[in-house]
Amino acid sequence: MKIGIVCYPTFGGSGVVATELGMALAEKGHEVHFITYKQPVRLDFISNKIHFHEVFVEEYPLFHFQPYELALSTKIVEEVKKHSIEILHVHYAIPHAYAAYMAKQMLLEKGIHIKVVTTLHGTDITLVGSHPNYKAAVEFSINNSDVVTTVSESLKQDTLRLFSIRKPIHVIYNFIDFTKYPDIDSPECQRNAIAKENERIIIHISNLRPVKRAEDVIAIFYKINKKIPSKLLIVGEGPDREKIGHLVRKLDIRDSVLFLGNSTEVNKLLCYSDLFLLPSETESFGLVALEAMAAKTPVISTNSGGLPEVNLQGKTGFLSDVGDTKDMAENAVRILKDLNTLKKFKQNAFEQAKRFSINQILPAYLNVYKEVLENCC
Ligand code: GMT
Repeated sequence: MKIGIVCYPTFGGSGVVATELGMALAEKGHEVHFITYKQPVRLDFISNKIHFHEVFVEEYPLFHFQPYELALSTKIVEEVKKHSIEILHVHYAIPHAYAAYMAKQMLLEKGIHIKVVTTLHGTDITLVGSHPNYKAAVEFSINNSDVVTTVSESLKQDTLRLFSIRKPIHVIYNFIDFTKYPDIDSPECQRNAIAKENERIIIHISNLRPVKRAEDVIAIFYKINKKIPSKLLIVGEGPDREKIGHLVRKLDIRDSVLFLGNSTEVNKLLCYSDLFLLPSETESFGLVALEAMAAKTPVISTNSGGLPEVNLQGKTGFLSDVGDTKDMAENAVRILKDLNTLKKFKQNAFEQAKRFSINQILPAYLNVYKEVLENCC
């Protein structure tokens, strides 16, 4: 099949899922065309099966906001015609489902039928999409997709609660490619470069936006560090970076906290780690928690959104109410306090992550593509 993938090329979860899906489809022999404004950060090779088409937005002084969705829908039309793309799989409704709808109508005028699969990822529904300034357009573009998927059951319920959706919603979970994770016993995993033998390594990875509650990460670490000597790795960049830097200085824990910025080697950093903190306000799925578990790193998270579908209470980690940093710190100590307990949680996390292996999940997307092509036109 010839599949166009529209996504954000950045470090966020939806772009990561879209890129990993595209690379896996190409490995199965499908022709994949990424259409976005920059080469996706996780796209580690271009081949005769994987193509990248840059969406370029011409600036014009009259425009206060550059019309990205106009440029995107035009680029989609151009590449669908040039490469006879059959399916357009867009990740994150805003503005991708809307641009896909416009492209579909423009192609229809030329007698070209394209099928649109929209995968909802979370904030396009729970935070931004349901805002009154966007809701009507988001609802319209979801209802005019040929197939709609969500990355968790929780997000499906949120979508049905917040929007009037006329189409069936398929739940297809996010996935992990285990071939990209070094074993924690491998020579690549040099934890002593980061921490002393008696120290535990705790990690948080996100784009440091308010929804991630990064200040709670610092508060939880501060409480843990008082009982168990530890190092905290903060991976990612975003609006709350400065705020948490101030908090680290105020709590006088600068020697224990390493800010590592954005990294394309998250899986290597995770192999050092003993615990992953994710105290988000909401997470439709929490892909980064799954990545941690695939690297045998147990998770301390909130119980919001789809996280309980990934992180199993008392098995792969613990879940607490949003903002309850005391409970999250106490649970963290329960996991870190002795090596046998830690080892059990690490193994449980790894076993749970296997349920989301790409080999389990990819067939679900392929079935969606085949069904939508069979119901053509
Ligand atoms: O979480 C982010 O900031 C990035 C965001 C995105 O849309 O790229 O992630 C969302 O999609 C991920 C992949 O499906 C999910 O794992 C995240 O839970 C979801 N983020 C939220 O719902 C806040």
